[in-house]
Amino acid sequence: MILVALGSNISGPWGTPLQAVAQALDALNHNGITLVKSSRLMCTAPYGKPNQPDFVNAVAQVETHLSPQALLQKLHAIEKLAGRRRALRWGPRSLDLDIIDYHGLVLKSRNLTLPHPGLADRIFVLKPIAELNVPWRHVMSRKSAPELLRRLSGFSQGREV
Ligand code: A4P
Ligand code: MG
Repeated sequence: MILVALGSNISGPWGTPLQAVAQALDALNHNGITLVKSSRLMCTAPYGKPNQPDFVNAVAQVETHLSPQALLQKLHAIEKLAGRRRALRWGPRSLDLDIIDYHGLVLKSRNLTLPHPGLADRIFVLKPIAELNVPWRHVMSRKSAPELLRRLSGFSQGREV
């Protein structure tokens, strides 16, 4: 199963964060990628760097014949169209697309780590995965999204938008 996380917390050429995430979901159904299923869009408090606007987050299940590296390049191209400029780590962004899992592949290369290393600590990723209601498990811990969520405090963080 391939899962992609979407996030946005500033407006850009694709409009508000809500509009940018919605348009990004559409872009994930083109470019050699098929959108299988997506979670609802969720408004979440910023994680990592607090003094910035709230995020809109979602997770999509996609299918593709692209390799993980080729998929990452497509995601970067989509981020660029949505006005993404790489500046501050964890800072505000008009669109962030992360590969969360690529068929359970474990990989650490210069520009790609799989599964996404922050995955198990992020409610804004785990909650949408739980909502997808798919038979996904973290490849290393073998835990499901609801199991990983239970370890985190503030499980109820985030509201639908
Ligand atoms: N990279 C490595 N592995 C991956 C992967 N699995 N998927 C590399 C995507 N990219 C991957 O990412 C930096 C580099 O990571 C890329 O060039 C890619 O080659 P970036 O998107 O340029 O920088 P970043 O996003 O600022 O860094 P990072 O560490 O990826 O941050 P995160 O983890 O994306 O966190 N709070 C809420 N509520 N919601 C959010 O969506 N997002 C962040 C960013 C912080 N706080 C948030 C949210
Ligand atoms: Mg990123």
